[in-house]
Parts: sequence; structure tokens; C-alpha cells
Amino acid sequence: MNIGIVCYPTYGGSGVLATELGMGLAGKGHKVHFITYRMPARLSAFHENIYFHEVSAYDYPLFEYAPYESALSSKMVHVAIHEKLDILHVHYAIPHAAVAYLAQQILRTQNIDIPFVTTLHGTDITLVGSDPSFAPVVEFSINASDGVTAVSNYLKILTEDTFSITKDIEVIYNFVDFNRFKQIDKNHFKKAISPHGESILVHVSNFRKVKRIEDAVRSFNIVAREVPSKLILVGDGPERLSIEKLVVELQLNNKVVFLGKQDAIEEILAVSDIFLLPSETESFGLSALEAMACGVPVISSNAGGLPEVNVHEQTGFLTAVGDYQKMAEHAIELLNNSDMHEKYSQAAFNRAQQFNLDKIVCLYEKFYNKILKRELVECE
Ligand code: GMT
Repeated sequence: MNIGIVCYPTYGGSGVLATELGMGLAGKGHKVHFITYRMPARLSAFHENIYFHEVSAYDYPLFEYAPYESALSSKMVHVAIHEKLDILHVHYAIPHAAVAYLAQQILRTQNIDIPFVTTLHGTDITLVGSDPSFAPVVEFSINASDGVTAVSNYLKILTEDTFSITKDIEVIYNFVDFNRFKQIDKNHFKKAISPHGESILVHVSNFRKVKRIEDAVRSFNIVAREVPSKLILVGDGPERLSIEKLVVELQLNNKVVFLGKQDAIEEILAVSDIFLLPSETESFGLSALEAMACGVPVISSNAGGLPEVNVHEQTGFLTAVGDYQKMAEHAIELLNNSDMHEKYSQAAFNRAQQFNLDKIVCLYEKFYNKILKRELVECE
């Protein structure tokens, strides 16, 4: 199949997922064309069957904002024709689903009919998509999609509750590549971060308000009083300065390490003992799944789709949003009991297997075939 993928090429979960999906599909022999404004973050090396088409919006003094949507739509039309695309798959509804609809209409004037699939990731429905400034376009373009997927049951139901949806939404979960995310020996790295054998707690995100990183820091403040430990914060974004300020206020400077944006997340997870994800809302929690694949128990909030990933008292713990005290109590319990930690680590790894790349990529292939009315593939 020739597949066009549109996504945000940044460090956000939707872009990561779209890129991993593209790589998975290319690995199965499909030709995958990424249509984005920058090379996606996880697509650094050359990959067979993967092609990159850069979108650049022509700027002109008349424009306060360069019309990116028009440039993207034109590029989609161009790629669809020249690469003979069978299907377009857009990740994150805003503005990609509306832009795909426009491209589809333009292609139809040239007697080319290409279906497009929209994958809903989270904030395109929750925080951003439901805002009145976007909602009519989001609702229309979801309904105009030939196929719609959501990354959790929670997100499917929320979408149906928020908008008047006339399309079936299929749930296809996030997935993880076990060739990359696995338990590896990185003891030299562990020694560098925790020279005295301190336990390592980790949080990975794009430092947006919705992640409630302050809860991770406040929780760690309680843990560090009981257990020799370090907190590694990976990522960057709008909240970083205020989190740095909080760390200074709580006098945790020598215990909290800000690593900034990192590509080799798996190496950091390999030395971590607990993953913290206190999000206000989280449609799935890809970063938590990646931690679980590396055998790291997760202490998260119970928001959104997180209970579909992290199983309370098995793979980690779920706590009410904002209850950093409880998060700390669970972390202390786990760090003080190595048998319990080992059991949770194994359960986290086992649970992550439910979301392995091969299985979920196959579900996307099956979904494309359904939309294209082709013979369905069997998935495990
Ligand atoms: O919040 C982020 O980290 C980025 C955001 C996005 O839309 O780019 O991620 C969302 O998509 C991920 C992949 O499907 C999900 O695993 C995340 O849970 C989801 N984030 C939120 O719902 C806040």
C-alpha cells in the first residue's frame, strides 16, 4: 500500500505514535510518505520505504499568519497524485482532518478518490478541540473522515459525548516497539546519575500544564525525605521555568535533574525505578507504556485512559488527580520493598506486551483494508 501520513513532527505523543506507525508499516513493505513541516523527531536515520515531503507555507507581508493549512493541503494533493497514494492517515484532528477533507475534494475534481483516516489522540478533543474556536471544524471533519480511530475507549466515549458524531470510532491503542524499549544494562549511566545507589524516579513529557509536573516534584519531595533518591525530568516546554523555580523553592536542586529533550528515552528508562505521570487528562499515556515495556512500574493519576494502560496495584498505582501525597506513599512502599518492586516491574512488562508494535500495526493495516474495501488481514 502507498500510505500518506500527516502529523505534528514534534515531541508530542501524536507525532511519536504516527512516526512509529509509519516505521512499522514500512517494515512490513508498505511505502510510507510523511507529509509534515519538519522531519519527525523519531525519524532521524534512513529507513527503507519511508519518504519525507516537507510542507513549507509561503510567507508574504500581507499575512499575519502564513496559511499553513493551504500549503499542507496542496502538498497532500501533490503527493497523492505523484506517489499514487492509496490512503491518507492524519494524526491529531486539528487542523489535519479538515485539511485532508479539502485535499480529498480537490483530488475528486481530478477524478482521484482517496479515503482519509483520522486518528484522535487526546487534546485535539479534550483541551483544544472542544474549544468553541475549533469545535465546529473538528466535528465536521471527524464526520467527513472515511475512518476514525481513537487511542483509548475513554477518548472514543468522550468524543461521542462532546460532539454529534455520525461515524463509528474504532479504538486502536498506542503501541511500543520492544526492540527499542527493553530492559538493558546501563549501569554506567545509573552510576553517573545516582553515584550512591539512590533510587531513580522519572517523568517524561512535553512540559505542558496538563502534565501537572509540579505534582511529580511535590511527591518526590516527600519520597526524598524517606528514601535516598533522585528525580529525572525529561523533556521541555512551557512549564519548565516554573518547575525549575519550584525545585529551587523546595531546595531539591541537588536531587532533581533536568535532562531536557532526549532521543534515547529507553536508556533513561533502563535505569529508572518508578515512572511518575500525574496528568490532569491523558487519553492513553504513551510515555507510561514505554516505561512499562522497560519494566518500570508506573505511578500515575487515574485520569482519562490511564486505567486502560496502568493496572492499579499490579503494574503500578492510580491516584486521584492532584493527590501527590498518595503518589509519594505508593512510591515509598515500592522503593522500600524490593520483592514488591520486582513483582510490579514484571507485571508492568507483561502488561506492555498487550500493546506490542506488531499487534497494533496489524490492526491499523486491517483498518485501512476495511476502509479500502479490500480483503481483511488477520491479526493476533
Ligand atoms: O500530551 C502529549 O504528550 C501530546 C499529545 C499529542 O496529542 O500530541 O499526546 C496525546 O497523544 C498520545 C499518543 O496517542 C497519547 O498517548 C497521550 O495520552 C495524549 N496526551 C493527552 O491526552 C494529554
